[in-house]
Amino acid sequence: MMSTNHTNTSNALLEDLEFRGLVHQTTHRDELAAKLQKESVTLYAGFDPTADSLHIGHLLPILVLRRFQQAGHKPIALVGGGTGLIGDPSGRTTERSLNSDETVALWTERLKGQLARFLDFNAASNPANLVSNYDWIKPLDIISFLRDIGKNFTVNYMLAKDSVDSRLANGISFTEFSYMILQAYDFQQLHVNHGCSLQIGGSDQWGNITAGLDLIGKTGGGDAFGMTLPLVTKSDGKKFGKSESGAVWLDRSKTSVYQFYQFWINTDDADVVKFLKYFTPLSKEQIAELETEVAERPEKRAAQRELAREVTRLVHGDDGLEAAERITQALFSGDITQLNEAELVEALQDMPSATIEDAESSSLMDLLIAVQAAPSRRQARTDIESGAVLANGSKVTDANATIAREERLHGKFIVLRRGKKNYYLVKFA
Ligand code: 383
Repeated sequence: MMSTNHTNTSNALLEDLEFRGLVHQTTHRDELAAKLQKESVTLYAGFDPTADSLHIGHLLPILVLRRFQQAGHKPIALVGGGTGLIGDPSGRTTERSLNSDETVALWTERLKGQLARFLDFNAASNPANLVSNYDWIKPLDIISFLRDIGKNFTVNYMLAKDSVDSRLANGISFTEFSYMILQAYDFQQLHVNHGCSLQIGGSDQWGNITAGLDLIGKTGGGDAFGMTLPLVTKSDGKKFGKSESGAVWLDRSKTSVYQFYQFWINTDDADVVKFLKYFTPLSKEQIAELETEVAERPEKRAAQRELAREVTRLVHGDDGLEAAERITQALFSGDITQLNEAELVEALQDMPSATIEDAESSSLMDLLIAVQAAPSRRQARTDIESGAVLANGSKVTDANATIAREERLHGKFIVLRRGKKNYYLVKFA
């Protein structure tokens, strides 16, 4: 079934994906290339609502759907409103805990809203589509499920899948064991009802995707293909997609645009070219130029800046990118007074903070102690007198200084900085 990397049949999109290293496995590569060359293909990728937001681990398949649409094909983003109630065992070593119907329904809507931003629903000839498999899985009754769908799968076949085999030693519930049948049914339903003939997903999805192809074959469907994308790895061996504060979410209220931008800025030189290929729309030539920059002038971090700009723009739009750059600039220079209230809150989202009693004025030393910027009053005094402390963007060297209510930023905050980059936020009760 699998064939990889013969490049006899040409198709510009597939070749671009291959150049970018985005193709891990495909079924019938050359036939797929021929089909993509000849017609507008309907394809899909699925996302289960296992949290209230997508994260950057989901970004690759989203952007590949987008690349297919830009090349004239029709993408369907599927949210697993049904499968999210069951739990995919793929790539996991332990059983998932079930979430309530209400939670999964809420998260399904959140994910739909996020996915919609990446696709074009008004394209004249190839508009995108957004669906939830709750619509066809919920109405299934147990007898039809077992007779009409289940009969196409042997338990032997299911046990041989990685997602199940790897769990046999420690046990897997019948619930998660059944998951692949539901994902297979999705593909078959989209094939019949939407003419969908390609499913893409991460490499962890290969077993579920091929289960769908087998079901389509057994139920008399036409041509259908599967393609997986690589697992994103980092040269330092650490897991991609985690920052010190945890997952990097696409929801701006969970990961600020500033944190999002900084995540990409912090990419290692050894990974940045790979990530430019994966995550940005930049051309082969533009990427080659940046590759030269990394080799010749690594300290400039031009490639990291382009990566951060492009991905932040894709996920948060021009406004989000502008805010991220303004915050970066303000925290770097120390002049945080130029930020509006929302930007200030985002800039300091991850910095230490303290909420103190409202008063006509507050002593700078007390504030430094309150936010734990200094371990003692003595140290606080030394820090101030040596010129290491900024209050609301201005240096203060008088250890007896106070900050009046009128001086608070946006009427409510005092921002302290100690040294070059330690920021603290004071709020008032
Ligand atoms: C559900 C129903 C379908 C087709 C797919 C699904 C979801 C799938 C799954 N995917 C992961 C998820 O939802 O669990 N069973 O978190 C991730 N994906 C994508 C990609 C990835 C996969 O959403 O590799 C990373 O993001 O495939 O882990 O009919």
